[in-house]
Amino acid sequence: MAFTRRDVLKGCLAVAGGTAALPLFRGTLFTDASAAEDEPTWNKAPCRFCGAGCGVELGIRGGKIVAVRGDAQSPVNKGLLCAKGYGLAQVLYGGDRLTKPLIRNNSGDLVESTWDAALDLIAGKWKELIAAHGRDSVAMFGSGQWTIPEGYAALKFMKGGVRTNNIEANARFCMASAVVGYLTTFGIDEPAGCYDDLDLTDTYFLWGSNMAEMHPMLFNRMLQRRNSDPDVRIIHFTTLGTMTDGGASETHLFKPHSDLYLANAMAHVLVNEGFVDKSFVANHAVFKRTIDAVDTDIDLAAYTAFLDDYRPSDVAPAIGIAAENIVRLARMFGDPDRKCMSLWTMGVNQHTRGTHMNHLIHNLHLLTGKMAKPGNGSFSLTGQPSACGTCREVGTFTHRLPSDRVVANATHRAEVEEVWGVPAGTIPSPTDSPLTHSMAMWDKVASGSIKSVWVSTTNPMQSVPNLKKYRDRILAREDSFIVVSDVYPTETTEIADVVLPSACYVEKEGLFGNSERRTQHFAKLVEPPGEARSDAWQFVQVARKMGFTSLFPTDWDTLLEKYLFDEYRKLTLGTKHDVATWDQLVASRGLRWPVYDGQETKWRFNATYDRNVGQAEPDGIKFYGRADGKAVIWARPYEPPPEVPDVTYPLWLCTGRVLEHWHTGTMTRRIPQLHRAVPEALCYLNAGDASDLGVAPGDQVVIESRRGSLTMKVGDCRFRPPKGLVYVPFFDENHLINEVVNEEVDPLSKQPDYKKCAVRLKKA
Ligand SMILES: Nc1nc2c(c(=O)[nH]1)N[C@H]1C(S)=C(S)[C@@H](COP(=O)(O)OP(=O)(O)OC[C@H]3O[C@@H](n4cnc5c(=O)[nH]c(N)nc54)[C@H](O)[C@@H]3O)O[C@H]1N2
Ligand SMILES: Nc1nc2c(c(=O)[nH]1)N[C@H]1C(S)=C(S)[C@@H](COP(=O)(O)OP(=O)(O)OC[C@H]3O[C@@H](n4cnc5c(=O)[nH]c(N)nc54)[C@H](O)[C@@H]3O)O[C@H]1N2
Ligand code: SF4
Ligand SMILES: [Mo]
Repeated sequence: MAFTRRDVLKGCLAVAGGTAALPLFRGTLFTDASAAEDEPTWNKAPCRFCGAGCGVELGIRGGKIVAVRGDAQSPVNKGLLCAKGYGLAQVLYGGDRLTKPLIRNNSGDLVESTWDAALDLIAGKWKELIAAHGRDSVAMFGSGQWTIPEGYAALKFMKGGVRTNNIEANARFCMASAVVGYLTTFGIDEPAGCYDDLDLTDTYFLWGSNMAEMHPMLFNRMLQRRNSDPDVRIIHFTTLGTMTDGGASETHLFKPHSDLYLANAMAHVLVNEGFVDKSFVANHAVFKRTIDAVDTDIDLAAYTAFLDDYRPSDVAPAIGIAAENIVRLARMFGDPDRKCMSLWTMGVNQHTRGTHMNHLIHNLHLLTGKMAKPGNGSFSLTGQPSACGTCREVGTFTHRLPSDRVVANATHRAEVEEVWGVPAGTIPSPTDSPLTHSMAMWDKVASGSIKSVWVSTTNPMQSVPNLKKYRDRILAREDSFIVVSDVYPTETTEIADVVLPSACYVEKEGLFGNSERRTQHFAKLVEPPGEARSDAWQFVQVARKMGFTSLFPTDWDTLLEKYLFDEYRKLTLGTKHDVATWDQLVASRGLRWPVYDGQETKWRFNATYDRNVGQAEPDGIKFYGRADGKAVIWARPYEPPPEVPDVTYPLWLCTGRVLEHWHTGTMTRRIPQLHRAVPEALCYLNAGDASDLGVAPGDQVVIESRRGSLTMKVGDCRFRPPKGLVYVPFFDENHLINEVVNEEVDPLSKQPDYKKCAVRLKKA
């Protein structure tokens, strides 16, 4: 195939010639070696940004990525990419990549060091701390952007070497409510269905999910389906106007936190108007309610009585959606001639009743039998590229072990110990080493009971809620020892004692697992800059230096990622989470687990597609994750949020993202095109509130909450909040909105609610 420079440029995000420096821009421009005419070598990889897990092809020439294009063979995105996907190459080429280990000296400066010195320092310090204060004085805080081998190495190092349960990941801030929702409803984590549902359903319910910006290629797939059939409906529930409105058939604004009323009101209609699939419910569901903190079985009659409090006409004012619309949409959901797919992300999960809200969505599908069938199902969208593959499946949380195993279960611990070849009793039970979820971990770091935390592939000093409270206390401690592995300087490297330069994305081999249970492999395609090394390598080196040599044999070193994955895979076999073999994944565009004989599973719990079901009368459905083979319909009441607007703080603050930026902006702010498009975070408010305050777009406002305040510019029409709500994205390190955000968590999932707190605004 003849390949011209024009083709390369066509495949890339247009590389601009102008290099006018922008005040906040911290990178260098990605340059296509434009004089060269020879064809780059194209290699497949999953995108390293969102949990959609699109396939990309990276064009390599002269040891550099010079072009990016969508992978036409990827079943996820079929050759298309969003703006972040096209920016993937530039992520690697910011001018200030970390290339050498850094150690903070006595005058407080980070100075260049060697790997030996940095790794010896960490291993020595951890041994010292463990000897003096016990093994729970050290901790690891990781990421849904870790590859599967990285997460597995970290888990094995911490639980099998250090023997502490102090390992958590940023996915706690992201997916925890969805996980607890799936586990308590179906007994096994992750969605029953897959992205094929996006092509097969005719009714989409979006429960506060800004898919147009956050999962653009899945949104695109949904729009293609809508455009192919005039009967398809996209029902978009949201607390503010976003780009997603543009693709929706109907957008309905609801009041923050009132989704609990909305879903129960829809269930009220389904139950009282005869939309319940009686045979499905009788065969496949049980009803439960938590009474006086005890989970109790109830029946349909008791559930119906529970729903009496959610008559649409009664709760409509609290929701802000007219009762007739709630009834109409519930009837649409119940219509036996319609297929329904629910989609949700952080609006539902970052919620002090996030687990309950997950239950309420599953309920609608279970009541109507629209579950685990092509085009029908409740589908939680994952945020990060491997929140599923690494955090959820490998289990990089304080309470977990691979494949839905938990440290509280002695059999589970023994199974993992056997594969790890460590003595019985190595992995600590919760009595041996207490469970410490992410916010509790940061509190322990701040109070000094955890003396050292190793932060990898996450930037908590920008992303944790009520940030100032944690950062100031950590900085005030003389005795804390913070290790940070990153690819760029960040807000978190600012507080680090040791900074380790990491290989980024395809500078190392790895695997990610996306939202639809698809495990995807990528090869190492380019060398990391300077002395940067992979995160898995870093964990292995420190583990060995601490004496845990048997965990990571030296003959693994040539193919470290493969050995780690192969061992992890053993722990998935026979658990109904069985992942594909390394070779199958290298050869394919990913496979959806459970995988048997190279065959993936599209719809779990459904005998036509899932061999774990076996014989299931009468309709081939079996929710085998639970011992009784049934899923749970949970009666979950409305309960108020912890902080609501009042006289002093009269506005809701909602925080989130914008299309152009990834989380804390460390990568996308080094992609020139994206940085230029959105160079700073703005405060979006309703025109009515703006005129009450006497401010216009471009003016400065002060945002204050009970926790902190900051000054920022008023935005334009990009987000359109209703009166009484302001929206601020969190990507901008110069405007740390998390100093304002509340840290209250869902008691079941321990996930914080970043979506709502009370603030006041004044003109600056
Ligand atoms: N461009 C881009 N894409 C990304 C990311 C990124 O940083 N940038 N990050 C990825 C990650 S890790 C994540 S987690 C996802 C996040 O994806 P989303 O959750 O879609 O995005 P956010 O901006 O966090 O949240 C905004 C949404 O919260 C909803 N919301 C606010 N309050 C409530 C409420 O009380 N109830 C309900 N039900 N909804 C409410 C709003 O309606 C709005 O749709 O995006 C992923 N994709
Ligand atoms: N206000 C507010 N705050 C939020 C949220 C919100 O909606 N509102 N959402 C929460 C959610 S859902 C999430 S997922 C979190 C995300 O929050 P974080 O995880 O803190 O944000 P990221 O910017 O993704 O951080 C990833 C870091 O890893 C670095 N990195 C990239 N590749 C590599 C690598 O290969 N190795 C290493 N060692 N480092 C690498 C990047 O430079 C970056 O600093 O934020 C949470 N915080
Ligand atoms: S939709 Fe997500 S996975 Fe796909 S290209 Fe965009 S950021 Fe990457
Ligand atoms: Mo997330």
